[in-house]
Amino acid sequence: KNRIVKIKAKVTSGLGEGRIFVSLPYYMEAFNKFLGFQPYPGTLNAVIYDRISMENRLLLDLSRGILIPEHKEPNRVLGSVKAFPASINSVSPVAVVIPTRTTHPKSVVELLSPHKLREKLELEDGDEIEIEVYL
Ligand code: FMN
Repeated sequence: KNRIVKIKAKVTSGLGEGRIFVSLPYYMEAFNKFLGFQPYPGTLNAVIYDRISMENRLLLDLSRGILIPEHKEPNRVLGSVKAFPASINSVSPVAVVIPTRTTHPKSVVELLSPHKLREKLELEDGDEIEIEVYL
């Protein structure tokens, strides 16, 4: 079944750490292979603030999604990442990424796209976005 789940959230600034991980050659190649696009080197973060969206976010934990496997390097492990194809305000391609190792609570959604979404959608912190996730 092709299910679409909608999540409303407000754009927020992260610490810029997502950018470092996304830029790593392992993840860059994996996103190309598993998502079919080369992401802009950074994540757009957004915070969920309503209950229905939070319930829909939790559905992602119960869904298979696209699993990007972990990668062992000599001195560290790059954690696995679950990803879902998505669109934001009808713009695609976009992916919701859920890193196994994250500092964010589940209310924070991390998004990847080949587009620099803040520019493409003219987004500022606090702006509301509607994410459609394809389960
Ligand atoms: N954090 C880790 O400690 N280990 C990881 O292996 C790891 N892999 C990540 C992979 C991706 C694709 C992304 C987006 C994040 C990853 N993180 C990992 C999570 C970051 O440490 C962090 O939780 C998050 O991206 C916070 O960045 P921000 O403040 O810029 O939003």
